[in-house]
Amino acid sequence: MVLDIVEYPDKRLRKKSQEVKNFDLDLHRLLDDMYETMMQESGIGLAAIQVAEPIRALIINLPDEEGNQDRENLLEMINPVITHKEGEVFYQEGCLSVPTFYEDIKRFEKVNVNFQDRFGNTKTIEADELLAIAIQHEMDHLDGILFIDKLSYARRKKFEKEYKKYQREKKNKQKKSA
Ligand code: QAP
Ligand code: CO
Repeated sequence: MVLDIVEYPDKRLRKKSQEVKNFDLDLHRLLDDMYETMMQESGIGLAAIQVAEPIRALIINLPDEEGNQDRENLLEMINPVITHKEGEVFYQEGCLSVPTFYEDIKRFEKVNVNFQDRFGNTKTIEADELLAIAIQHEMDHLDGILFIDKLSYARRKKFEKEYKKYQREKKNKQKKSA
């Protein structure tokens, strides 16, 4: 089932997500619905809080070299913890909860992460390049942090202005279809 995505400035995005303790059918259903929702909206990463579930779960599905987004490459991370971080990189990030806005954000170049899979099995991953960036972006959501929080004052102003335009246009569209 495709779920609604919570969009900025909705306060729910600021909630700290809680540890997952039950690796049950409800969790599996949520992860499956998150995947459907992410594909529908052409995303590469999604945290549970973005579909209004404040639990420490996220999914990432990066395109391969040919640009195909294969479900076999789907990464599901429950209760992730960064155990090592190094280097720095800039990447132009976007977010399904902040549609149409993209800006360069500084991240660690490499991260090691401990997490659990949907069955509660403990895993560890060494990530770099786009995967490292995606993990940091999605893990920020678990603590109520958005990529726009990392902008300088001037760029944040530019964002607020551009985003108002997006919100205005969205409202107009809704009026027309009503
Ligand atoms: C997070 O972002 C991310 O504005 C995932 O109109 C960001 O899937 C991971 C999207 C940067 C790695 C690097 C954004 C779709 C999707 C939009 C997304 C939009 C439609 C963003
Ligand atoms: Co996001």
